Amino acid sequence: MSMEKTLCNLKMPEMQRLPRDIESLAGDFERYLTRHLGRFFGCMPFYLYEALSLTIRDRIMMDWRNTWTDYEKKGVRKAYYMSMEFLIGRSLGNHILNLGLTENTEAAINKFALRLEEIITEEQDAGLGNGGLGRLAACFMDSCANLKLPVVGYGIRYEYGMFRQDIENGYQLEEPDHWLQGGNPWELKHPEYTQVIKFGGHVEINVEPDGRKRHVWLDTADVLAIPYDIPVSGYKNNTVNTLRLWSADATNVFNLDDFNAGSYSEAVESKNDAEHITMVLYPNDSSENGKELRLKQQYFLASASLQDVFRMWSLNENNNFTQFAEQNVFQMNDTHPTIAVAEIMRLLIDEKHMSWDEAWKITTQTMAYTNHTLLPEALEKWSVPLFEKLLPRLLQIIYEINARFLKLVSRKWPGDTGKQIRMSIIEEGDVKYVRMAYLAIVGSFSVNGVAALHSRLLADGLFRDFYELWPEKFNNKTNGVTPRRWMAYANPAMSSLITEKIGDEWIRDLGEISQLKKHVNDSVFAERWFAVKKENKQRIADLVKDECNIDFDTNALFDVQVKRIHEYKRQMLNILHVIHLYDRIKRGDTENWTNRCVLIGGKAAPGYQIAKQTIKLINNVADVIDNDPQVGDRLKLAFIPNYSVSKMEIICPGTDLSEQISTAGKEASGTGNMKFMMNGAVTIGTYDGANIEILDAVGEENFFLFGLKADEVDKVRADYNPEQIVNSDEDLKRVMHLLSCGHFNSFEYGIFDRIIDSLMNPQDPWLTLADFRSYVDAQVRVSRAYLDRAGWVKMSIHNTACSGYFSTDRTMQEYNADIWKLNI
Ligand code: CKZ
Repeated sequence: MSMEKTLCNLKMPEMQRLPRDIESLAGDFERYLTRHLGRFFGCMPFYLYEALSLTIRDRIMMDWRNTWTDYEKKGVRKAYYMSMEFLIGRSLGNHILNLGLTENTEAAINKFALRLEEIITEEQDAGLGNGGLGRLAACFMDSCANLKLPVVGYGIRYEYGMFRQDIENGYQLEEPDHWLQGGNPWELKHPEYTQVIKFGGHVEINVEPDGRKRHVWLDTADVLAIPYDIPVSGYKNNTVNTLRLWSADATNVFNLDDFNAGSYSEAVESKNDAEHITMVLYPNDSSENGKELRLKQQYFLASASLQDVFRMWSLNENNNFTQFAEQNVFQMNDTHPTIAVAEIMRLLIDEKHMSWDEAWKITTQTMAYTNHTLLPEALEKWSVPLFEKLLPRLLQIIYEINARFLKLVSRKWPGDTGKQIRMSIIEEGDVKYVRMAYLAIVGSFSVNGVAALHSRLLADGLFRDFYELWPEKFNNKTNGVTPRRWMAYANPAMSSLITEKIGDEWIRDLGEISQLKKHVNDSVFAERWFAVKKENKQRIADLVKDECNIDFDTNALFDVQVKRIHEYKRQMLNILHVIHLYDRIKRGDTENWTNRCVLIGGKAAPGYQIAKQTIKLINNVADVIDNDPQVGDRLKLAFIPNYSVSKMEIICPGTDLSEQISTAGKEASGTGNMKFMMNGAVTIGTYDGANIEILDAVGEENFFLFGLKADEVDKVRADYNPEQIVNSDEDLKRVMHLLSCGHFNSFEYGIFDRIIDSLMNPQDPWLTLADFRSYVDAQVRVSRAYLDRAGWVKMSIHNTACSGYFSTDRTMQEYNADIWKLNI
C-alpha cells in the first residue's frame, strides 16, 4: 500500500491529446492491425473491429485519466452505482459518436475500401444484464458522464452474459454467450486493486485489553476480486467516467497441501469454485431464485466495491472516517446488492473499530435504495440457514440491526405485535428468511420507485408500514433512456433531420426537442419525416428477412412488442389480437383494412415454462399466418430471435406502434416505451408505469389508451369470470376456439393447453381476457388512424417532440438534486 501511495503522489507527465484527423485515424488503424495484431486487410473482420477499437480507445485514455485526477484534486463528493447488471451492448460506435469522430472515422475506414458499419457490427454485445433494470444502469452511466457527475459504476464481470436465444422448431434454445472469447478492448485490468472476499468459516469474540469486544471472522474460504475498468465517455465533453467490474479468482493458484498430497484435482477444484462466482449472469428477470451462488455473487459485489471505496478513502484520510458520509453515497440498484448495508457495518465495526452507533450513522447517511418491482415473486429473501453457512458474521449484524429496528417500531406503535411481525427484517416460520427489501429500507436514507404510479403503490401498499414510519425517506425518480444511444447513434437519419430544424443541442439536452412542436404542421418536414421512418422500416424488414425469412412490407403498419417474455407483460394479449385479425381476414371482414406487420421478440427465463410456451405459440401462429395465401400482405407475424441491445438499435427507429400492454399496476416503469416514443412511435398501452407519464406528455389524442386501471384491476379480480367474458364476446369466442381446436398445433397435440388454461383460470392474476375487448377496440382506432397518413405522421413527430422528459439526463439530475447532492 505504501508503494501505491507514493506512486499516486508522483506528478504524472502531461499526456498529449492525440490527433483526430482522418490521416491519423487511418494511420493508427493500419498500424494496430498490422503491427500490433499481426493481421492484414483480408483477415477476419473481428480484427478490424479490434484495431479500430484500439485506435479510438487511445483517444479516450487521456480524458479518462484526467477525469479521475480532476475529481481527486477537487476532492468532490462521489456517488457509487452498485448493480448486479449493466447491459451495455456495443461500445465502439457509441464512443465514436461521443468523441465527435463519426465523419472522420468513416472517412478513415473508407480509405481501405471498408465501411464503418461493417466494422462496428463485429462487436459482441456486452450482455451483462437481463432487461430493463440492467439497461437502465447503462443509460444512467452514460448520462452521468454527459452531465460530468462524479459517479462510479460497480458491477460484476460475468464470463458469460445473458444467454443467446436460438429458435428451433419454434422453441427457445439457450446457448451460452462467451462474449469475452475474442478479448475485450474496452476493459483495463487492475490487479493492483485486488480485494479479498471472505466466505464461510465462523465468528469468535475476542476481548481486547480495554475490555471491548471484537468479533473475528475466522477460517474463511477466501476469494480474490479483481477489478476491470471500462470507460464511460460523455458526449463531446472530455469527460470519461468509470465502470468497475469485478472478476473472481482463487487466492492461490493451487492449494499446495492438496497438491503435494497428490490430490491434484481437489486442488484445481477449489480454484474452480472461486472462479465460478463470476462465471454466469442469472437469467431471471423479475423472479427471485434463492440459489446459493447468486447470494455469493451479491456479497462478492458488495464487499469488493465497499472495500475499494475504503481503500481509496484511506489513501488520503487514513483511518479517519469523520468526513466519509459527506464525501460518499451508494445507490443500490434494487435489493440485489443490499447485503452492502450489513457489509459496510462489518467493515466499520470489525475492521475500522468503530462503535455500533457511529457505524450505523455512516451507513444510514450513505446508503440509498431503488426499488424496481412490486411483483411478490421478485422480492428477494434469503434463508437464514444459507446466510449462516455462507456469511455468519453478516447474519449476526443483520440480527442486531433488526433487534434495534424492532425496538423503534415498538416505541412508535406500542403493543402492536402484528406490526412488528410484519415489519421484521426476519420472516419467521419453519425456515426463517432475511427480507432484503426491508434491510435496504431500514439501512437507507432514501427509497425510490421508478415511475410516479410505482412510487405511489410502494408507499400505499408494499412498503406502507415503512412509509408511515419514515415518510421522508420515500421519493420517486421516473426512469429515462439516453438520447445519445437511442436517438443520435441508433437513428442517424432522423437525428440529422431534427438537427437541421432545431440545431443539435437536443443531443446534450433533450429538453430542446420540444422545439419540434413548431414543425408538426409543416407538410414538407412531415414528408421527410415519413421518408426517414420508411428507410428505418426497411432496416427492420431486412433484419426480419435475414433472421426469420419473412417478408415485411414497409407500407404496412409496423406493430412491435419487444421485451422479456412474462405473463404480466401480456404477450398473450398481443397474440390474441393477431389471431383475431387473422380470423377477420379468413371470414372476409377486411373493408378499409390496414396492413400490419407484427413483430414480437424477447427471452424467457430458462425455467419459466409458460413463457417458453408463449414463444412456441407465437412461432406457430406466425407459421400459419405467414404461409396462408389468403392472408397475403394484410397481416404478417414474426418472432425475432435473440432480442438484445443491438437488435433494439435497429428495431426502435423503424417502429410505428409501440406495444406497452402490461396488466395495470405490474410494470414498475418500462423503458422500451420511452425508446420507441423518442423515435416517433405511437404507443398503445395500459395505464401503467411510465406509460402514464408518456400519456400525460403527449395527450390522449396521441396515445392509444385501453384497459383496466390499477385500482380497477384489484376490484375485477374479486369476481373475475373468464368463461363469461368469452361467451359474451363473439370475436373472443372465435379466437379461443381457434386456439383450443388445435388450429395452430395440428401435429403437436395439447402443447398449448397450459396457456389456454391459464387464460381461462378465474385466478389468472394478469386478467388478460378482461382487457381483450378494450384492446381490440383500441387497435381498431390505431388501424383507422394509420390510414390517415398525414395525421399519423403528425402524431409521430409530436411523440418525439414530447420525449424530452424521458432522458436519463433528467433522471440523473433528479437523483443528484434529491439524493446524491454532488456539488458540481
Ligand atoms: O426494471 C426496469 C423497469 C421495469 C421493471 C424492471 C425490473 O420490471 O418495469 O422499467 C427499470 O427500472 N427488473 C427487475 N425488477 N424490476 C429484476 C431484474 C433481475 C432480477 C430480478 C428483478 C433477478 C432476480 C430478480 C435476476 C436474478 C435473480 C433474481
